[in-house]
Amino acid sequence: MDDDAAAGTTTAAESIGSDSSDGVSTEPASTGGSASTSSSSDDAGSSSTGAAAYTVSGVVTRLATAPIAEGNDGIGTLYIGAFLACGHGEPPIGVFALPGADFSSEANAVPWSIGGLPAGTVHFGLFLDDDGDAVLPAAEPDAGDPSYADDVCDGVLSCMSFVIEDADVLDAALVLNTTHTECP
Ligand SMILES: [Ca+2]
Ligand SMILES: [Ca+2]
Repeated sequence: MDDDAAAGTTTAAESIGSDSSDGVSTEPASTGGSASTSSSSDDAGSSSTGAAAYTVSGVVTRLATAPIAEGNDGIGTLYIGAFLACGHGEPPIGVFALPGADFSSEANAVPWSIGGLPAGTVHFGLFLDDDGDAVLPAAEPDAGDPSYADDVCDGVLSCMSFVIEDADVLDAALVLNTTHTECP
């Protein structure tokens, strides 16, 4: 997320859309399925939270408030990042990336899952890279990408949060509620 934070506050070229509220850092090899492969790594960011043993899963839908941008089709790579604190510069403790995620219809519900999470409150940021130009490892939404955001131009990361209480969370519904525009 270091690169993510820099992209959100630095060059004018990158600030178009990328100073928006829900960038997601991912590992290049993370695609689809259960994102639990990193749980064995020694992550200082989660060392104080005890055993990371839980999975949060559910579906993602696109709301009418996040229309498909002109020239796009609502299909692209879905990026979800899990964070202990919601904010640019926070390292993700889990990631989910699903190429070919189909949000062309608001009726579509796309399953997602992130494993290896600690008990407590976990925050999730997400967006759909509809135009296919997000750059790993710090994928960022830009103009035309549906995302979860309070305000795509305020430079503040928006998250949906769930509390893990000694059990997996299996009904975690996430939404894409805003489509990014070019910020002034
Ligand atoms: Ca994009
Ligand atoms: Ca697309």
